Amino acid sequence: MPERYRKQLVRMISQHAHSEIVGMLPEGNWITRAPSLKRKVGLLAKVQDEAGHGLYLYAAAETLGVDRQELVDALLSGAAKYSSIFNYPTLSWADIGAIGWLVDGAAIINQTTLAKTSYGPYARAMLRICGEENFHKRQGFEILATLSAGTPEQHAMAQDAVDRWWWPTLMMFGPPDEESPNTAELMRWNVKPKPNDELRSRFIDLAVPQAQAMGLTLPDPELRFDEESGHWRTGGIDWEEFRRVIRGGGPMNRERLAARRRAHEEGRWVRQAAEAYAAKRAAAKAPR
Ligand code: BYC
Repeated sequence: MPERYRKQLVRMISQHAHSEIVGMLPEGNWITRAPSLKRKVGLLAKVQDEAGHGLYLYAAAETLGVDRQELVDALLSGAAKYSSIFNYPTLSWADIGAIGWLVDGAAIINQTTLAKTSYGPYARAMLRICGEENFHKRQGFEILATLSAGTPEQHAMAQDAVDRWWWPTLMMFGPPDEESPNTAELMRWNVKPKPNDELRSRFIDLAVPQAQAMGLTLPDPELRFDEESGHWRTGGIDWEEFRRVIRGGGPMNRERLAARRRAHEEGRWVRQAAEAYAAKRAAAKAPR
């Protein structure tokens, strides 16, 4: 395996794993305040799924000869990136709907193509993750559709969430192709089967009619259907905001890293106990 291929895969898979784990925080914030038992159960299951996705992805990265602790340290020190989207706050219950519909919806588009990536352990993790993400997207859509069809206050809450999450979701697909330093190399090796802009456009084409079906508008006065290409076209994306967020200057970057560092510290005794138990079992099995 060429060293550069390995390095690129470690970068991409580990950042993906970090995104899943940090991505538990914005939604986890609403578990205690879900509006009904049914919603609470659904949200708990979703957040738990994201932890599982992080686990499959760290395990896939480990097949490339890296140590998981090394990867976690890179996240906690701020050296490794995770998806920009998780640096925005969840201000109302409708945000849980918007995350499921938009953020998981965007992730599915990206991950369905990654299921055909040239590195088997990553591709196989994607297959399983995509199945679960489909459930996430549907529960988000259903939350938003219910709110949108509810009282005027509930409708306004759904619209406000979509207004805040739409543009950051479009940024999830990464910078425009001409400003994406990794795309050409990753596509040559079929690590990344499709470029950023093509996936972003595919997502927009799916999201626009879904927003219309829910009676919600997308916060873009320049959004229009281009008859010639057969695709929806948006107004300009604020790439300055994207760069600021991935440099650590988003509204929630500090809180997200602080929460992960705290969880890591508070979980130290669990890791130690698990290691002690594993060592004890191994010793008991060893031939005397
Ligand atoms: N945020 O050359 P480019 C989920 C960085 S979680 C932050 O285009 P590449 C969920 C990029 O890393 C699913 N950074 O990069 C979980 C690079 O910097 P470095 C998350 C970004 O790799 C919980 C630089 O910008 N999905 O679904 O060719 C709850 C230049 O970019 C971002 C994945 O992780 C960004 N948005 O393409 C709910 C998918 N975009 O590393 C839901 C896996 C770019 O050189 N990853 N950067 O310092 C990928 O598909 C690709 O890595 C990307 C970027 C499309 C994200």
